[in-house]
Order: sequence, then structure tokens, then C-alpha cells
Amino acid sequence: QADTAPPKRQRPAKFEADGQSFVTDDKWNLSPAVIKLMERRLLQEQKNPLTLLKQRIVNHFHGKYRKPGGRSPLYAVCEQEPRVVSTFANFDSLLTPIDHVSRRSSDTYYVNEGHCLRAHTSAHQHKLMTQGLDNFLVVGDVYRRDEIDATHYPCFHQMEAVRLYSADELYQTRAGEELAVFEEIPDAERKPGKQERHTVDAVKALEIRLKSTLEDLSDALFGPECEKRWVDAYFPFTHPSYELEVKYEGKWLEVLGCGIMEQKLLESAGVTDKVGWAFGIGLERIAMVLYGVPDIRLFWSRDSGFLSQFEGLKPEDDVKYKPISAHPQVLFDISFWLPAGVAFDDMRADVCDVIRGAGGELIEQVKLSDEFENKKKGKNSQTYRIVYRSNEKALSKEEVNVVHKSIERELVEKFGVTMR
Ligand code: FA5
Ligand code: MG
Repeated sequence: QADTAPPKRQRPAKFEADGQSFVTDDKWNLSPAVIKLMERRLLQEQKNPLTLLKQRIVNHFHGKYRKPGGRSPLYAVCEQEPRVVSTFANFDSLLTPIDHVSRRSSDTYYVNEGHCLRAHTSAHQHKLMTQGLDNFLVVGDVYRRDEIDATHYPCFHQMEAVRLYSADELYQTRAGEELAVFEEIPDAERKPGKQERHTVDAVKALEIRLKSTLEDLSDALFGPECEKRWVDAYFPFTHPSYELEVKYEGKWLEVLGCGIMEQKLLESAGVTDKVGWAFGIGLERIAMVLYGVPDIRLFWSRDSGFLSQFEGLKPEDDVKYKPISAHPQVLFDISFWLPAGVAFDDMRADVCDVIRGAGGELIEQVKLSDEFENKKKGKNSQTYRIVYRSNEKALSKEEVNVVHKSIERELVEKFGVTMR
């Protein structure tokens, strides 16, 4: 029966990513599909809406939170952390119990026994605190063997924030005033609302600062009229913990998890005199609400009908996604010589208007793709790329050609151009 048994998953001897090399073992469970996703790097694509959103959130934090004196941003931004992390970083450093579901091979992508693809940006908290950072944002792609549907995908993007405070920073006290962040009693109790080591004052102050930071972010992104609510949550590395949900298309959508950082985590990173909060946002969930993108899989689309809607925008620009047709695009170029004496600049807007007018509903995109001067002939040439697409049906080349020819005729008649 050997020939009917499913083939054992191909395992490479070595796996390389982000300048690191790992020897694989039997724990390896990366699929070719997930390796492809790793190679894509959506946040380096300028016109991907996730890149715009990332920049918008970073701008918000840089604008609102500054170091004393105001000259430099409070939060360091870390975008280049390696995506293969130790299981210590992804789980143990975050106090994840040994039998926690997230450690299972059915949930996490393992490179070998001791290394996995980061399942959340929290995997970098311990190392960055150890390096001495108190206030930082971490951005990047994370990987989970999750279900796939309109709001879940095996690779998605998170933005993490950590904010640590000394007692003075937290309470903004003046010299002489004393409010403690740590309990004096050595065996104080852990309660539903607080960790054993924290004073009630510290937890209240941290909760207010954490929630107002995130409510301000939510208002800046969605506007204050967008409905939101706080839900109690559980994470091994924060206590108490919360999730923020926003109303999207009539349903509550979880956009982030957060909480007061476990004091043990800070201590193990060498931070002995501070307390802090942390949060982790799902960028896709926010982008879906903000840009009206109905399906998480669209962020991976290479269809220019999708990407062109975000091209050339500034992070703060408002844009709502217009659904694209499921039928294929048909691409045609149009090239012509301009009449003598006519400047390039004088043509562009008018040519686009004529193309859109003559092509009507079938024109999805028009773009100037080339422009040059032929010095010898003393003539100027322009080329436009036209993307045709119908909402109703797959267009044939012949159908498109009829429309295309009528556009050419109109350009010749209106502007006196000569087709090349
Ligand atoms: C975490 O990943 C925690 N690390 C967040 C955190 C950080 C809590 C710091 C406390 C302190 P969670 O698994 O709930 O938590 O994911 C966080 C967010 O990522 C979710 O709110 C959601 O917006 C997004 N998310 C989770 N799973 C997926 C998925 N499969 N596809 C897309 N987005 C997802
Ligand atoms: Mg969650």
C-alpha cells in the first residue's frame, strides 16, 4: 500500500529567513504556502493599505507622545525583528503555560523543537525590554495555523506597544508626594482586578492610561462616532486584560488585546522599578473597518483593481474601497505623437477624460505609462495603459478592441494626435 499512502511532508534540512539559518527537525510543519506568504512582505509594498495604516498609526503616536522636552518621539519603532523566534520568546518569556493550546503543532508553525514563526508581536517584548527600551512599537507579520475565512488568515499583521512607567511618571507626582506602585506586604494577594505586587492605585492609573491611549487611537482612526466597547479578556502575560471591539457592519469585531503587564515579565527582563501596559492590534481588522475592505484575503491581492485604489495616497487620506469585478481585466495600450508645439502637461487630464468618456463603465484604470521626446523628429510621444473590465461578464479582446478603436478615433479628432 506504500504507493497510496500520503507523501510525508517534504522537510528541508535547513531553513533560512531574515538572515538567520536553522537546522530543521521532526517538529517542522511549515507548508510551501506559508513560506510563500513569508516571502511576500506586504508592509514593504507602498500601495498596500496595510502599509498606509501602519504609517498612520505610527504618525498618530509620534504626534501625540513625545519625550520630555518634546524634541523626539516617545515610542521607538521596531519593524525589522526576525520572524523566526525561539519558543522561549514566543511562549515562555510571556509566561505561557506549558500545556497552553497555542503551543500545539496544530496552532503554531514550528521550524524545529526550539523555534517557531512568531505567532504575535508580543514575542519581542522580553528582548526589547532587556535591551533597555521602555516605550516601543513593534510592527510585523505574524503566523498562525488558524482557520481561513473573511476575518482570519494564516499570516496577518500586528502592531504591539509597550509603555513602562516609574512611579513618578505614572502619577506625575511632585517631589515630596508619595504614591507607591508596589505593595509593601510581601505576600499580597492576586485578585481578579490586580496582580499581587501592584497597589490598587497603580492598577487604576495604568488602566486609565492604557484605555485612554487606545480610545484616542480608535477615535483618531474611525472618528468618535464609531461604536466601541471594552470586554474582559485573558492573556498569560497581562493581568488584568481587556479586548477592544468596534461595531462593523452591524457586528462587534475584536480589534486588539491589551492589559497591565505581568510584573514577573518585567523582572525577568531586568526591569525592577517600573510598571507597564501593553497592547497588540490586528492591522487587518482595523484596515477592514477603516477602508471598508470586506475580506481579509483581499490584502494579498495583486489585482491592480484593488491596489490602484490605494496608490499615491497619504496615510491620513480617507478612502473607501470600491469592490472590484470578479471578471478578468483586459489591458490595452494607446500610443501617439502629440501635435507639434503641444506640451506633455497640457494633454494628460484631457486624454484621460476622453478615454473615460468614450469607454464608460468598461474603463477600470487609465495611467500614463510612458512619455518621451524624439529630438530628431522634433516630436513628443505619450503612451497610456488602459485597463478594461466589466462588472457583468468576461470581456473578449474583440469586444474591447471595438471600444479601443473608438477611443483612438476620438483622440485623433479632438486633439489632432497621430497614432503610432
Ligand atoms: C495577541 O496576539 C496578544 N499578543 C495581544 C496582546 C498584546 C495582549 C499585548 C496583551 C498585551 P490575540 O491572539 O487576541 O492576542 O490577537 C490580537 C489581535 O490580532 C486580535 O484582536 C485580532 O485583531 C488579530 N487577530 C488574531 N487572530 C487573527 C487572524 N487569524 N487573522 C487576522 N487577525 C487576527
Ligand atoms: Mg483574541
